Amino acid sequence: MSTPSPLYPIQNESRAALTLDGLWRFQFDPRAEGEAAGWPAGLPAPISMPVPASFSDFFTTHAERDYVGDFWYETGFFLPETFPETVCVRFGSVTHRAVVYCNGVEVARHEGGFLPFTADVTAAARRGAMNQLVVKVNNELSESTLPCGAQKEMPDGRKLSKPYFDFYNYAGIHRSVWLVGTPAQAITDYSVRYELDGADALVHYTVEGGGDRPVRVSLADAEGNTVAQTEGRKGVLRVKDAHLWQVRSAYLYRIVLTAGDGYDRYEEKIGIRTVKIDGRRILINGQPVYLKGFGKHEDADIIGRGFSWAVAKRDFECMKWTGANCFRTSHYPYAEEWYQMADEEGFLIIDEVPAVGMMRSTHNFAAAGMGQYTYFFETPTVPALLANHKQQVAEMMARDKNHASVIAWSLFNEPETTSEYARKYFSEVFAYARTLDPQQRPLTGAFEKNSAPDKCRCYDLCDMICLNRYYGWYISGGPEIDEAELKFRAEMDKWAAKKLDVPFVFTEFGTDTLAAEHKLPSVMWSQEYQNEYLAMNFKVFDSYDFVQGELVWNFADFQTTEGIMRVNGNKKGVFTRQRQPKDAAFTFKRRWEALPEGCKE
Ligand code: GCB
Repeated sequence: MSTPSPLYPIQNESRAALTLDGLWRFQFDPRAEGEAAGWPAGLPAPISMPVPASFSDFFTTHAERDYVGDFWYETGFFLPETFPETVCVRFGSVTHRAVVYCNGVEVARHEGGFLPFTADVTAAARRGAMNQLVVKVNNELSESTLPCGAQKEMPDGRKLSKPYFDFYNYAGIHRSVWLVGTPAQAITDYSVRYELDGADALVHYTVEGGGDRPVRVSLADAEGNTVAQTEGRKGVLRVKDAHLWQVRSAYLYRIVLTAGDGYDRYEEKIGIRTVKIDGRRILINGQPVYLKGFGKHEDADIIGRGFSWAVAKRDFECMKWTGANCFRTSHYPYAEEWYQMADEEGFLIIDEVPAVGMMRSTHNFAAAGMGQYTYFFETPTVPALLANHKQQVAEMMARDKNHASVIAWSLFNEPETTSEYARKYFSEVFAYARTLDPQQRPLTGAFEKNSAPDKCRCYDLCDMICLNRYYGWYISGGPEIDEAELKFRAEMDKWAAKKLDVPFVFTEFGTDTLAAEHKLPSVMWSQEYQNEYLAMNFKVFDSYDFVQGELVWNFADFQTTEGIMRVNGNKKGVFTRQRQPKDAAFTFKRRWEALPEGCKE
């Protein structure tokens, strides 16, 4: 077995990568009988299913769309004789857990629906022949899964998803599947860390894998000229007059790693830049930056949470049009292709682990907003949850560490943080996370309303403090907006009085707004109210110099579980789910284009 590698698949003279995306076979397994009935060797009565995509929104019945339990995918692949020695199937993500079989033999298991994993099929697959690939998937939630949730059993025995979070529990093979061929002792990973030295940059690197073969590392500029090269698994490249990767003005070099003489080669684009928190400022290449942008979701009509280059392209175009420079991958790590595009476009990413729903309420987001209170971290499931949380932080950082766009790690969204149990839990998560990133990027997490300045036990674990606040929506909305402003300022004054000397970023604020709803004077849910709410929020943000960023909730309307709080989904989008602007999009464009790129002095 080869070491699992977090590297994105590429093809060249030593490596092969064939996509297995397309129309797979699919079958629900409501009685969880597939294993015993021999489904690992082939599905008895499959229907067709596109990959990558969520299965839900293709269906026309409730039972199928909202299905909870085991479900199976199957496809075939031809393995050429000439394929490199080690053969793996790499899944970008399977939500929420998977068991993979090749020709009836189990080759991998993975927990967690938002990070890649590989199945080594070198032994199980036959060369020069067709091979069968079967994946058993399960989408159930519990208090030790990430994200957290539960299911309810209906009178007819059917299970219904009860997420503790505010997005539809989409499931399926959500990202591309690749057949990857590498040499047996391939390069399995690398990492880079940057230091600026006058006009030069030092690229500190490490390379893993390659057996005992000599390793060479070189760096080419965007025109393909080699600008630095050296040898060894660990070392430094000096780049003369380095062209830095800047916010919304990206410049990418190409790092080329080779093992032996033509034995293996891996290459990838990297951006040279530094990230540092200095007092209340966020510095990129030593220059302050004010974060402007969005909390997003991977969510679109028909494909659900499946990755689509087309949706990603449109989203980046819309974000660029507003003058944004940043987004948070709320509430889980996104497909790798998002980060590749952000690297190219000079966008900053707060990369979030799927630790959401750590509060015991199916309406935690609303309950929290209204000041209701639940504990979470005193329960017997916590050791399993903690182990899972650490595992997913490790997998996220291993996958995303070399992206220039990633400037911070968010280790949670809106957990309970006011008890000693929470303190103990998150101290462990943060201590572990601090050992993982070669670039030592800032660690943070998004705090909800109960994580108030006088109650929160966890904010000091963070290098920058991210607040999700809904004054004027969940608190004192509509005609009470003046009171909302007073309450908002009262909280901000308490934070100010703490003199924490760290940056604060609003990672959520927003109002549900129906694209067709207009009213003068405004009412909640109208486009007019969304703008009034934003104007009040901007006034408050601009009154506190430690506020160093604003990421509105949400970029676009998105699907949620049904309920009285949601009109076929969450409508807090600045864009509709079809990615067309609401009035607020123009408001942001005006504000963000006028704001300096740097921090507000
Ligand atoms: C929050 C959650 C987010 C919800 C949002 C809302 O605080 O972090 O997942 O969608 O509020 O709209 O209520």
